[in-house]
Amino acid sequence: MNAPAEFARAVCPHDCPDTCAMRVTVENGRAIKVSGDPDHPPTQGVLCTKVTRYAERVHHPKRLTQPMKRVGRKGEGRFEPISWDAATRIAAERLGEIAQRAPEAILPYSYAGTMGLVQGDSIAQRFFHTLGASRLDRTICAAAGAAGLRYTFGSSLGMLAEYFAESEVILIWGANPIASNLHFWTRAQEAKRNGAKLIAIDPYRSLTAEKCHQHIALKPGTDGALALGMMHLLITEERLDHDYIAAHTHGFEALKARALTYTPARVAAICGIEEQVVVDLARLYASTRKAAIRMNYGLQRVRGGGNAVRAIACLPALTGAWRERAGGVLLSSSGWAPVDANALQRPDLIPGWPQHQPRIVNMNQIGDALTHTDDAAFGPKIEAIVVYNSNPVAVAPESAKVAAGFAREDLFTIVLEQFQTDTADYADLLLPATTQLEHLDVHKSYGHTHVMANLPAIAPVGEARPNTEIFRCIARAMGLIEPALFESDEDVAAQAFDWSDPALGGADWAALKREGWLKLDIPDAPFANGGFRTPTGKCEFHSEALAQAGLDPLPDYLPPHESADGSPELAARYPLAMISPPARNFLNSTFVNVESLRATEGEPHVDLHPADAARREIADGDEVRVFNDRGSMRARARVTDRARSGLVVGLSIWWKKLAPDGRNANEVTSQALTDLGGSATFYDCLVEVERA
Ligand SMILES: Nc1nc2c(c(=O)[nH]1)N[C@H]1C(S)=C(S)[C@@H](COP(=O)(O)OP(=O)(O)OC[C@H]3O[C@@H](n4cnc5c(=O)[nH]c(N)nc54)[C@H](O)[C@@H]3O)O[C@H]1N2
Ligand SMILES: Nc1nc2c(c(=O)[nH]1)N[C@H]1C(S)=C(S)[C@@H](COP(=O)(O)OP(=O)(O)OC[C@H]3O[C@@H](n4cnc5c(=O)[nH]c(N)nc54)[C@H](O)[C@@H]3O)O[C@H]1N2
Ligand code: SF4
Ligand SMILES: [Mo]
Repeated sequence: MNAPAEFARAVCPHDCPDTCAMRVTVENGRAIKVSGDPDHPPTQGVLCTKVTRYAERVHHPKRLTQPMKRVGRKGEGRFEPISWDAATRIAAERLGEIAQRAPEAILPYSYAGTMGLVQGDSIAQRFFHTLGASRLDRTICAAAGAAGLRYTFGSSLGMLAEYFAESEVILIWGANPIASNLHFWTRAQEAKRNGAKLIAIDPYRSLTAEKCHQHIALKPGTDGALALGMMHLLITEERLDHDYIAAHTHGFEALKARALTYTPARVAAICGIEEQVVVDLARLYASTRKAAIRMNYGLQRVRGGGNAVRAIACLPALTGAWRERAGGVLLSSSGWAPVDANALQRPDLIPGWPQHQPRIVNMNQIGDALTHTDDAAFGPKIEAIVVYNSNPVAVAPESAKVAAGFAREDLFTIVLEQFQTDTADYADLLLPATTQLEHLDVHKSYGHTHVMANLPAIAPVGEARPNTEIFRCIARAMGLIEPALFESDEDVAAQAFDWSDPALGGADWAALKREGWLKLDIPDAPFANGGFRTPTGKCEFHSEALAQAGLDPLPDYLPPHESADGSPELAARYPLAMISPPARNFLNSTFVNVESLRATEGEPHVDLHPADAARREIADGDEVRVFNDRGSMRARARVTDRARSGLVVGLSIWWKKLAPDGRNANEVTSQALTDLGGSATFYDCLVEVERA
């Protein structure tokens, strides 16, 4: 299974469920080509279009190659080069001074620029923990779904991706795999060729939805109601697996009572679809046990996202689909990997831990957090922010507030980056980071069940350094002596997993490094005989843990924060629901600066339904302004019934400075949180559109 020696072996670092194995061709110290590893079963030799261009990104003329110090105004993006010594000295002095006085005034801000466990959050977290800095709740993407799964299955667990190829019915729910989960789409097409029926559940006719047999275009944020309506029919039409329910679930009678209130007529009204569609969907779903659901994160970026995931996650236990390896549900498989987060991140390094618990700042509310004035509830004002693996000025909601926060003259900002992003423009210190081809890492996946090793293929470009090395240098310059801060990347990688876990089959880091990847040992049909990781060991329809947290123990439908049901006054002023899911050629805001990929996306667009366009005298190709009380952005209108009526779709996430008006969709998105997990609500956003 090993790649021939002339290729260096790497792992795609991006925030994508597929976690591909890559082969890197190197000539004269330059990466000239990356390709998909044909030997790695999930990758099957294929990378997506974006990452096929990875070498172009690594050796891009605008790669940051030297540490820099701001010389212009914040946000202006004018810098001058300085030495690493000077840069680490400035960082150490400022952070050291604040840490002595008010450690919680320091905030790390990071997400998944790389999914690597080493360059993601290892030395970085240890460093901030040692200082006693504020902690960041990393909730911008998946926290609602993760909470929904945790309260239902006990962890982020699900069907094994390869067996979707054998499914007879596949619901592609809040997911657009052609853009964002390509290797799952390959399996779904295999199933389709074998006669499976594919149904997309998505308010938008995405690239994926148009290729399915059926597309159910419900209103955004109403998925919980649809799942409860399906349950209603499974119950009233006696399509249940009573043995499975009795043996492996908890709280059926309570769930039944709840589901019976969701009649098809009520659900149809909530979701904005025909009653017959609900009935047919439930019947089709129950027609085979090889019924598989590929949920994805698109459906949980709304107020009721956690509950919606929970409701959908209950379905396979009702019909007994879990008995088949080709049946069940997958949102995330990341819980299968025995990651040792405590060893990697060392929360025990926090001074006074566990009695003293530094405050937690939710990353979705970074706009509020940075613009807080003295406020007893919030605690010390944030005086320093250190950004790595993220581009908050482009990706965080309510961008005007985020930018205002980063523009504060009294905020000390360090940004570790590969490129001069929108966020980098606000840095006091801009530090060049290596890419995946230049550093070591170890990966799990949230879309398959392999763990993987990434070895450096080339030397760092210019003076770039791995995140880990940058934090080691700052720690040293601050005079910190905690040994865990100075462990090598190899040492850290070796601690990434609990190697005694049976899923790893006795392997260790040396073996993983040698082989490149390792398939976790998990039963083909993981819940055929129960084995959920909840307190009861069952699939928890009713969750005592939720009840104890003062929350609804049963899944329910919660109307979006911003909707005619949730906020009628707001809906009267801003009648259109806006969603801004990923564009196929970008990966969040990564790759927007790769010219060939940006050229394929063209310019910022918004899709709106012909009826909504006509009412506003907007023609296809018109320049329009999308706005609400939080802000506005401009885009080119595409008048199309891909968007259901009442919906506006702006594929994202553009770098603001590469958009004609210097703005993107996050001008209008809100900092409100989801029901469970404190996740972002990017797709819970009312707007109006007018001709510009
Ligand atoms: N090409 C590409 N791939 C990516 C990314 C990227 O930016 N570009 N991003 C990566 C990341 S970080 C993530 S989290 C994933 C995201 O990818 P997915 O998990 O697939 O989620 P989204 O793309 O946000 O949304 C998927 C679909 O859900 C639909 N949707 C929106 N609101 C609702 C709703 O309320 N209900 C339902 N049923 N559907 C809804 C959207 O129209 C969209 O077509 O993809 C990863 N892969
Ligand atoms: N409107 C709207 N907003 C959204 C979303 C949406 O669908 N709509 N999606 C949301 C979702 S799902 C997510 S996950 C977030 C994503 O938000 P982010 O995690 O911020 O993702 P990116 O925008 O890709 O930015 C990652 C940055 O990390 C840098 N990077 C990569 N590797 C390294 C490294 O090794 N070291 C350092 N120092 N830097 C590195 C890259 O150059 C890039 O600029 O955005 C969210 N924002
Ligand atoms: S972004 Fe996803 S599909 Fe593309 S190469 Fe990386 S892991 Fe594979
Ligand atoms: Mo994400």
